[in-house]
Amino acid sequence: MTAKPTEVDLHDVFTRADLGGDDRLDLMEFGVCLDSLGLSWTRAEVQDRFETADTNRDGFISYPEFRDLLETRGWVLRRSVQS
Ligand SMILES: [Ca+2]
Repeated sequence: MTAKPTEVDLHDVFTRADLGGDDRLDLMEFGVCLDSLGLSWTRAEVQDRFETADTNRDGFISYPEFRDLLETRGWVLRRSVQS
């Protein structure tokens, strides 16, 4: 029950938060994602992380950006399934 989210779970979280269904998250959808991951951040922190994650500055978080953010920061353990 306390297992870390896997790659598949992460993608599931991303997809469910992607209310627009366009494979990218806006700031509000990003917040939904964080809530479902159990990461409770303030609005300012979410904004800060959003800007950090949006590496190509298009104003949206793509799944690679989302995954990289979480893995780089060590918030989610990388799954060793692709060894
Ligand atoms: Ca982006």
